[in-house]
Amino acid sequence: MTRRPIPITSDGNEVTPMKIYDWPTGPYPARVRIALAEKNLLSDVEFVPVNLWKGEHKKADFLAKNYSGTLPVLELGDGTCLAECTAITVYLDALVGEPTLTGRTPLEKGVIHMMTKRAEIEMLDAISVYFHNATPGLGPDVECDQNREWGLRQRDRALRGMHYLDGVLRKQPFIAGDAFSMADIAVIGGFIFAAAVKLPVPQECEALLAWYARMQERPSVRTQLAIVPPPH
Ligand code: GTS
Repeated sequence: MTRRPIPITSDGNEVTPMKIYDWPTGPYPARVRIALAEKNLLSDVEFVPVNLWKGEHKKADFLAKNYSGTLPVLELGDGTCLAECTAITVYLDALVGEPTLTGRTPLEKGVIHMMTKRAEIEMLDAISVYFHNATPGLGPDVECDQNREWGLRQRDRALRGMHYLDGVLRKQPFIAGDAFSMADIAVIGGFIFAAAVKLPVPQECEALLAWYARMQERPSVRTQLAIVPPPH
C-alpha cells in the first residue's frame, strides 16, 4: 500500500505520533484496528502489545494510562491517553474525515452513537461479562471477582441482543441505517468475541449472519479476521 502523506487535522495540525496499546486478537482492539484500516491509518500507528493473560492491563503503570484497565488505549505524542473504542474512533474520524464512521449530519451522528452503544450493551459487552464471570476468563490470577450468575444472565442478554440486531438488519443494510459505520464495527467485535467464547449466533438470525458475511468482504475486516484465531 502506498504510504500517504502525514494527515492534517481539521485545524491544520499534523497528526501527532500515535501508539495503540492493544492485544492484537482481542475483540475490542479489533474495533480500533478496523477503524484505522478503514481510514488507511494502520501504518501510522505503533502497536504496543499488553498481555491480558498475564494481567499486564491491571498493573499500576497501565492503570495510569487507563483507569479502567482495559484495552485498547490510544496514546498521543504529548502523552494524552484516550481509552474506549468509541472515543478513539470519534477521535480518528475527526482526524481523517473520510470515509466517515461516525456520521455527517446531526441525525446520522446521533443514530450511529445510539446503535454503537446498543451493540455494546446488548451484544459485545454482554459477551465480555459472560466471558469474565461465567467462564475461566483470563484465568484465576486475573479474574478475582467473578459472579457466575451475572455472567450467565449477560450471556442470555447477548443472545437476545443478537435477535434484536437481526430484526434491525431485516429492515436496513447496516446497523445504523444505509451506510457502514462505527456501529457495524461494534457488532463485528461482538461476532469475534462470540466465536472466541463459543457462543454462536443462532442460525435463525439470518439477516445478521448474512450481514456478517458481507462485512467479511471489506478489506479492513478481512485483514483483522486473518489474525484472529479461528473459532474452536
Ligand atoms: N468499554 C471498553 C472499550 O470500548 O474500549 C471495553 C474494553 C475491553 O473490555 N477490552 C478488553 C479488555 O481489556 C480487551 S479484549 O478482551 O477485547 O482483548 N479486557 C480485559 C479485562 O480484564 O476486562
